[in-house]
Amino acid sequence: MPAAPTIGEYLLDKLYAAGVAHVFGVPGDYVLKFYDQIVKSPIQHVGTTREDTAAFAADGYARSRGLGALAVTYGVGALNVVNAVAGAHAESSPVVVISGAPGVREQREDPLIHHRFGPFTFQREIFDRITCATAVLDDPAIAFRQIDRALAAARHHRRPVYIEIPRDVVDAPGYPMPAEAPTATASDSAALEEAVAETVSLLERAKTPVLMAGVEIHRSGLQDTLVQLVDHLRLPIAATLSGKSVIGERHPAYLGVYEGGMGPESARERVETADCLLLLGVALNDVDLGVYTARLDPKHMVRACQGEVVIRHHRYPHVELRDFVPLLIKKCGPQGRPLPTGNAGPSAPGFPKPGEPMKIGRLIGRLNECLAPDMVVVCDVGDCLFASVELRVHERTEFLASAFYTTMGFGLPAALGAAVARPDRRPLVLVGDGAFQMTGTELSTLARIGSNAIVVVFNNAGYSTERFILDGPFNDIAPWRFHRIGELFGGISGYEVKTEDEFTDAWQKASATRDRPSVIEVHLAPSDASPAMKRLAQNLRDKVEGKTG
Ligand SMILES: Cc1ncc(C[n+]2csc(CCOP(=O)(O)OP(=O)(O)O)c2C)c(N)n1
Ligand SMILES: [Mg+2]
Repeated sequence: MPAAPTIGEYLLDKLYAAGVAHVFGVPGDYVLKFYDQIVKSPIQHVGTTREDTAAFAADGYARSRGLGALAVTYGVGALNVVNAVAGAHAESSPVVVISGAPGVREQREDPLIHHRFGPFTFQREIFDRITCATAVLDDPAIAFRQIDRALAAARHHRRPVYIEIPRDVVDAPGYPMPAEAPTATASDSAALEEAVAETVSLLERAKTPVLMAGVEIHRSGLQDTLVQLVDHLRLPIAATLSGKSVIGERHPAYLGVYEGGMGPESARERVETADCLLLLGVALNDVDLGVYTARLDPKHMVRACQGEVVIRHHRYPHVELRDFVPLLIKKCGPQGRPLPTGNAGPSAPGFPKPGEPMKIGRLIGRLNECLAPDMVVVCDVGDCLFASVELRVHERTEFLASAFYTTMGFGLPAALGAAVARPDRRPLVLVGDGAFQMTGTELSTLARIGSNAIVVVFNNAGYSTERFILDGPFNDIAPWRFHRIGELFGGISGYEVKTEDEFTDAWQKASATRDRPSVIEVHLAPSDASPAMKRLAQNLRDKVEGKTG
């Protein structure tokens, strides 16, 4: 009989079986033994410049491939990932956080050892709040079971989990246990039937029905089913910002992103005048509701999300989205409604106008025209995010952003995760000068792996989003020469762009460069802002000044 695997080997085997072929992170003495096991396993380690970027990368990987993982050292490493993991938690991205720890025997003596910041239980307690399951593998007798349960929880709840592995346990043999049946929450069949019947009758009577899809569709793996529903019922469909690219954005039924008063007017009109609005997997957060500029009338709404269906003012509990959508397709006869005429999104007519300074609206229009079908757009927080609401990516899940939690610094590291997860896709990273200064060092990791990413830096000389809410000297930042970053990092091409013709030239050269990342630094006037940002800033200004509740 082959010897039982060690606990470290078992964790790596299970991760690999779940589709995790890469683990991001920075080593440290409490996690070194585990790192040694990674090297001996089929899983590849991808070193990052910091731990929080490892977590953002694992998040980008999870969004592209279903599950991502990082491994860090105790205290200094693990505490560094808290913000990024909280973001993955808020946005339902299943990331496995593996932290090394002092050995079980070391901990018994209660020693004052480096990286310790309080009782040994503190770290787990912190992660308890931002993950859906935590496990400290301090007892080899149950470690395999703990690992199985943690990974099952990550997949089931689509949220991060935390696994702490004391360094003297990594090489300890574990004890195989019989597999547990997966815990699937089942729908209440009577509630499901009734909710579907009521929805069908509303849809059949409706004259201007519209579907709006949110991120839970992606996290529940229902994207194919969603397209079936759209094609079967010929329903025009909008997406929320946090659910952007849940459906390929060049589908003929696609209206664009709905975001209340912040989003494009055409989608807003169709959604807000719908006589039946079917919301699938939509969480009603403030960003998706355009910071409460949305005007959605509950009396026209059917909302299926988070295990329930709410129709107008009543509610069917225990109805899962994954049961609701297929039954809806089965019970609704095919409809012959005309679909909206396809909208290719923004454009930049007559681009390039020689000598014309770059402006954000024309930049986004041009990028939309330049988007290739193999590109995944990874967007940071700032005006690039507001402006890119109108971009139309070709395939589904080709737009990644921290659109609800809105943490700056997500873009470049998440692009690293996406590049490693799906090497067949080319990252187009949109990032502000401020956000670049937070995590731009991950560009050096993109260069190290030879990624062909194109990084467009929206350089508007500071924190423009904040400037539009309340300006002050705190929104100024040091002027970096972003296009020259390759001189320090190596292996990167850089272009400085002030005018439209310079952009055309830079884009052509960057697109033709396939063996290294390219940075296109676009200078924009600090006063230039996308229409969405102007609308958002007005709303936030009112809130800061206490004009609205
Ligand atoms: C980690 C983090 N810190 C602070 C903020 C608040 N914040 C939101 S946008 C922004 C400015 C972003 O600057 P930049 O990346 O240059 O984009 P711009 O707004 O100028 O387009 C700040 C500071 C945040 N969202 N995330
Ligand atoms: Mg800026």
